[in-house]
Amino acid sequence: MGFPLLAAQVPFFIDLHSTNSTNSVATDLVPLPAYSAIVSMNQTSGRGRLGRTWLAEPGNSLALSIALPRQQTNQEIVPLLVGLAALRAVRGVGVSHAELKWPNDILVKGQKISGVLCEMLPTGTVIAGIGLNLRFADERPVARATSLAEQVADSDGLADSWASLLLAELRTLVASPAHEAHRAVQANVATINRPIEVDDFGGHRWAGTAEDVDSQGRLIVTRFDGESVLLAAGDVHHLYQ
Ligand code: BT5
Repeated sequence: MGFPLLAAQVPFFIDLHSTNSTNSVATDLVPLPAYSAIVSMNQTSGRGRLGRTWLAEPGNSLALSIALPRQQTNQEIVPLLVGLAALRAVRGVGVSHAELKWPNDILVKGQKISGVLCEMLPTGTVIAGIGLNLRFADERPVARATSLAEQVADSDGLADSWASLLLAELRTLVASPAHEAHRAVQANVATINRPIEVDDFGGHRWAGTAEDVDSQGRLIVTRFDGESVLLAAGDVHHLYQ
């Protein structure tokens, strides 16, 4: 399987037969032209956020890393824009009921199909890494996971279609005026107006209602005890999925 659609729209492209992490490879290659893309269908040590792991079976999962342009207006909400681009691409290949959970998980009926890890390098370059489950040969990597093949008819070109849609959406979102990018995020984060449970950085778990996402990408939550909280990082779980 190749990636002709993706390769045609980026300035620099590598398809690695096998790698520990496409984000690590991209980091080592910086400086890279903006929107350079590194992909692999066999990523052996995928990284998640907060030191967690992204699990992938050889041949059944796509790892994509994109070097983002350094000078752009939407720096603070870039991870959300990457999630939104991944969401639109998942919908674009036919999974119309996919949702974006703050900050950037793509879920289908509460099961994760795609995850995003954005890493800011000391030079200011941001490497956006996106993992997509294409199919599961055997067991699910985690209980609440799903794959494209469980949602739409599997086909050879699916990963390339998804990646090229994502790239096009991401370029548009990153280049759009800040208020438009923010509005697009607000309109698409399914966490807004939902009761949620939060695992915050302090190691605490509490519950509340997600009210909105502010212009810096923070989740505005009203705790069930009435306190208003601005969440810059952490994990949320949608209650009553
Ligand atoms: C993420 O972290 O979801 C970010 C995943 C980013 C992976 C891409 S692949 C290309 C690039 N190169 C890398 O090395 N990484 C990026 P987080 O939100 O922390 O979620 C991680 C959690 O998701 C794990 O602790 C598991 O619970 C769950 N998980 C792991 N693998 C999964 C999978 N294949 N499908 C669904 N859930 C998974």
